[in-house]
Amino acid sequence: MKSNYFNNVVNSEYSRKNDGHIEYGTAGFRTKSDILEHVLYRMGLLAVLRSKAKKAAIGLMITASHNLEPDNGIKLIDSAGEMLEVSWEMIATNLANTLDSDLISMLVHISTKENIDLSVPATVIIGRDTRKSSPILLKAALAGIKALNGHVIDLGLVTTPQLHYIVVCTNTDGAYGDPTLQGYYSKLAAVFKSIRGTEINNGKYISELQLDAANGVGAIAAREFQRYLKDVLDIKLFNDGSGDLNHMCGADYVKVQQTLPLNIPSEKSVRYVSIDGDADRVVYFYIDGNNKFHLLDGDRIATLVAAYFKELLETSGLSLQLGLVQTAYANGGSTDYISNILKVPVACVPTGVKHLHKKALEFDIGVYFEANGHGTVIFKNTTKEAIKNQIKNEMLSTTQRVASSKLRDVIDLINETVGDALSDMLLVETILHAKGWNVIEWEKSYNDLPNKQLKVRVKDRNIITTTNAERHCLTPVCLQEEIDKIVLKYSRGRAFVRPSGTEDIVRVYAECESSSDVNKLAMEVASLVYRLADGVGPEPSLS
Ligand code: 16G
Ligand code: MG
Repeated sequence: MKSNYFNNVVNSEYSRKNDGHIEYGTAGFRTKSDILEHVLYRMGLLAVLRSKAKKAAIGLMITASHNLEPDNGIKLIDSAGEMLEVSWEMIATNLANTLDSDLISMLVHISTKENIDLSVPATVIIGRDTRKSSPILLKAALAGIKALNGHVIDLGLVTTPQLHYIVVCTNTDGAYGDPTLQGYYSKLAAVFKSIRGTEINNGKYISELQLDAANGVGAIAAREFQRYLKDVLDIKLFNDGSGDLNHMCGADYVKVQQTLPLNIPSEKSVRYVSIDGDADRVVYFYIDGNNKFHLLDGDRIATLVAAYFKELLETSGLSLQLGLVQTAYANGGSTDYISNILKVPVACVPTGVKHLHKKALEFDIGVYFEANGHGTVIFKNTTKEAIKNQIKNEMLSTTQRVASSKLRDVIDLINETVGDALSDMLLVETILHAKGWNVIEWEKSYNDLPNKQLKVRVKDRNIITTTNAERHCLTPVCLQEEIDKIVLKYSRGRAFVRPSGTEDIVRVYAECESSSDVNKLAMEVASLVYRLADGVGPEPSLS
């Protein structure tokens, strides 16, 4: 009897203490930490079932990424290191919201419907960020896992991408790397050093950067990298955990506010890097001689990386298909540059890492980045084989061989499982070093179109539905038609609206050629949404 198996799961310490509905969204459950304990307990139970279903280890990460300290969250990491399969998001939502009295029957239902063999052993690998609420939530998740006799590997404080990495290493018997934190640091550091060679500076590139770690768990990882890379890269660390998490610092703050984070000394033309609270997003920025702030976001990183791979592929003589995946938030300037100058195929998908990752798998080498700085590069197994075979080819010229070997090495610098701020940073540093570029040279490749994002509060954000990778609105009727009319008035104008997956708001994005017009365009579209989609509270404003 399946229900006997679940006899131990009812635990009054973790009963459902509030009636609010909670949803497994784009990046798991995320909300105020004090209403999450029973959700963590239940996700501990679910992680055991998922592990049995996949007959492999599953990851469970406790974090609310770039949200402020009072929030927390949880996401499950699937056995191949990717985000939880979409069909299980609904299962997670149902389990989190079920009444305590229905908990056993819900678990029986899930295991029957998913045809889970309950005799299969389960392993759950757990990580958490530095939030004060994380240890209490960890205890709840552990209780859930233990109630179903799951085996736990508790990694303690880790970045989200480190957990993804260790899940893959565990499930591939070490083929992807040693499934430990030390294995992670030493793999990335070793290849970074070997590609860099003895010349740590090159041309305009100086091996020194200032890193804003958002006062999050990334600061711990950055300190480890400081140690591993001390002779080759000088990482000056700010917002190192001594201040408030994500408070006026970190990648999300810098990207949205387009300004310097707190506590960073303002020096001209220095390479600054910001990562977010769980270190899966990264952006670069600098201040010019006139004190103007310049942002080099996910689009810039994507184009830098795609151009680098294109060059290496051409030089190596390998015929592999390189592609780039973006979302509607990608600046039109970057998309034009990729399509018209780099001539690399570019695809656009809906917001959310799982959509980008899935599309990138279609290319031999798939580069994907959201403008907010989340992204990575993924390689098909056949690509890795082709590169290895190319190196063995005796007919190669020295230039071709060097480029092929570089391709092989650089793959090891990349965390293919998910966007990894620190691995991405080491990749950017490697490319800038190879090109002999400082940030100013990097920024010269193309011009961003001025852009603006606004939030609109409406009665029900789900009344807005979209298609064509969120670039067109289907409902409310007439909204798209009206947006089109507004956009037409602006040279190189583009705007779209979509309901947020993480906040109860509608997001408006606008870009056009003129920086003096872009606020006007964004405001016109935001006011339209407010009018046609039942806006509530104060009318949209630029602040
Ligand atoms: C989450 C997503 C991120 C997306 C953002 C959009 C993951 C791991 N993270 O943070 O990819 O850009 O949500 O938020 O999927 P929004 O729906 O509120 O605009
Ligand atoms: Mg994050």
